Amino acid sequence: MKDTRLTIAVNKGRILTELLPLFEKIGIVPVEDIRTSRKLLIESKCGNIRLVIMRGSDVPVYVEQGAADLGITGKDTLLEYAGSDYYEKLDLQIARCRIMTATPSKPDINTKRMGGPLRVATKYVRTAQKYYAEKGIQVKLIKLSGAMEIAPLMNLADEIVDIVDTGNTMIANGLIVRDTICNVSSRVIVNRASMKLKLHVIQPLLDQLRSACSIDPNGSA
Ligand code: PRT
Ligand code: MG
Repeated sequence: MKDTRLTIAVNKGRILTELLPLFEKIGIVPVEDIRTSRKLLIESKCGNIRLVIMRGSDVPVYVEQGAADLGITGKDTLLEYAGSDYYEKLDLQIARCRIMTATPSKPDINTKRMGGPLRVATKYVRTAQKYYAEKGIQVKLIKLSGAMEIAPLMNLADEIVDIVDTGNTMIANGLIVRDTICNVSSRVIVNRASMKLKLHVIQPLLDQLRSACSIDPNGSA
């Protein structure tokens, strides 16, 4: 008998928040409230789909290894991930933002800079490396896990590369956004073996998700 059960690895936080209404539209409703539950593995009411909630950077690991059939995470996370042994099948157009460069709005903050390569603080080392290399700018990349915005204020970096949505966080920390490195939205990735063996359940799910997230050309999403 064909296996119809699907495990979907989902990025916790804002991606999960924006995904739940989309899932609801196509009848994938968790058996308990994910926002209040402490469980990380949650069945859905439709019976053959379960959700595993995790950090974004773990989503491609679960999918590549086959611990999850599908995964949903941001394009920023996929660009940073060293592997690519999965199919990227769908852009859900949710949790949209941009990876941008930003510098202090008062450049005199960095009074101690004495020449040398531009110091760039970021969580997005691979993306930043590629961007500055393409521009021919020599940089010293400083890997941080969070709160990149304070790095220039603390004279740790001259510039940062980080996610921007409204831009308010940058402004609040005395920074001005400069260049957009890339636009980001959430993607559905699929395990290679599952795509073959469970095509009969994965393809209809992808089709449903595609129509649930498609933007109406007349305006409303
Ligand atoms: O634990 P970790 O922080 O690694 O990630 P997470 O799994 O907790 O998820 P979460 O909620 O932080 O979401 C991360 C994913 O959501 C990112 O990988 C993006 O794909 C997407 N996303 C969309 C965003 C934003 N918008 C966003 N605005 N991720 C982060 N932000 C942060 C940003 O880092 C900055 O601190 O929001 C701030 C900027 O927002 P504005 O509106 O002030 O510009
Ligand atoms: Mg976060």
